[in-house]
Amino acid sequence: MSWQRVRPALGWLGARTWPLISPARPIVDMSYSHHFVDFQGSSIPTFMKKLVVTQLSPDFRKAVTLMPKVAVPVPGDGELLIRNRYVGINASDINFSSGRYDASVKPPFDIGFEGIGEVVALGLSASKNFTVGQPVAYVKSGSFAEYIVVPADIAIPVPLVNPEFLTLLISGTTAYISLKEFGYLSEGKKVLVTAAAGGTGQFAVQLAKNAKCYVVGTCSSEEKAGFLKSIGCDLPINYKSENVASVMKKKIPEGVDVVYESIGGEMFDLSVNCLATKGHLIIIGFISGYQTSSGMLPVKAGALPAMLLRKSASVHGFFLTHYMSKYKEALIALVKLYQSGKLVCEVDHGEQSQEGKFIGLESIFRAVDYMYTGKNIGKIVVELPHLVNSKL
Ligand code: NAP
Ligand code: X1H
Repeated sequence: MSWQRVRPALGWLGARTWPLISPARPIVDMSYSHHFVDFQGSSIPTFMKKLVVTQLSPDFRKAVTLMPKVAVPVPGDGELLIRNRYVGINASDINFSSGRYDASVKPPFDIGFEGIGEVVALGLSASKNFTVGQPVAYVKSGSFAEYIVVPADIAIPVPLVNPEFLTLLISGTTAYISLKEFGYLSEGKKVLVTAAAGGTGQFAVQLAKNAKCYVVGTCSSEEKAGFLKSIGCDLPINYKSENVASVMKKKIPEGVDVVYESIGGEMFDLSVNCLATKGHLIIIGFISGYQTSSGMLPVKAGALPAMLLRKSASVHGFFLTHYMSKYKEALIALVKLYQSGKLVCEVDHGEQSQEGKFIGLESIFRAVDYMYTGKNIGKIVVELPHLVNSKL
């Protein structure tokens, strides 16, 4: 069969490449049949594997079960069936599995916040903007599955199935929007980023550097400190080998203007302590508590009013889903920075983990452990390989 270059829908991220799709394979209307052949000539199976929360617990292994045989979902009108090629791991996967996100939801329910892959089938009206074979990314719960149905109006056309784009969907936009809304960044400001070498921390560091700030970043190893240096962090602090409070007091006695805080507990207390007059602390998360039954760890909250008042400082919570009106602009700006070589999107595929690269849904359990033992550098991404079964 001959292959033809067809023009993909020009999504809002633009398109740099022309994917090959089979001209003989128009839109697949999955409601008539449940046996298809996709754009690469391999069959879309009737069944697939997916992860399901079967019991509420912040212990991911206890909460989540790999279902070996569930029906591949069928896209309705205005929907896309996407074959996931990479899915992102988020610290909050265990908040989701513990039911903290929505107390009214009872197991079983799907899990995983984001993915990138290609469209393999689509409902009729989705064909206005999408085509079979097109690379797309999305943020939607249920991504820890081989296939997922996503409404076309939330799917993000991407130039190619590149895991680096995945790092921007949640981790990048969280840093971009929170710092833009509450960081008040400008040249010479001093910024402290905790979990700086992680999925979202890496973007906070680079965006603050882009704004010509002086950036301090905390992390747990020398290798991470080296990575932080490589992305422009002025002062990486390995909290396992250095006393963060002493280093901060010595190097920045006047305090920092902004803290991008993800750890909680003692690190939150320390961050409040090192705020400058009129400083802003943005609460991005509190990962050190997520594995506990309440999801929290104690902080010195009793002293907080006095500490903030004394410094005219502020503490601001930030949750990405409350800022969807800013999302599109943020993602476009991040992709532009990435494509112009001004933003590193570090992906951790788990090569350094005990059992090697995170490949297949089974490896998501290992990937979550890897994050919670503080091993990752950059965003943890799990690859879901697709063995092309071409009959052509
Ligand atoms: P990540 O930073 O890629 O990984 C988590 C990092 O946290 C680890 O690499 C480790 O780095 C540190 N860590 C892990 N377990 C820890 C523990 N028990 N105690 C102390 N530190 C621990 O993860 P992420 O998905 O990007 O999330 C980072 C933070 O951002 C989380 O708090 C998450 O909830 C938050 N977040 C918030 C939003 C939002 O909308 N507010 C969106 C996305 C993410 P070290 O080397 O520093 O120890
Ligand atoms: C509707 O608003 C929310 C906000 C946060 C619903 C749920 C949460 C939640 O579960 C989270 C969360 C979400 C994202 C993220 O990156 C970090 C966190 S921390 C957290 C939470 C942890 C423990 C609790 O007891 C309550 C919330």
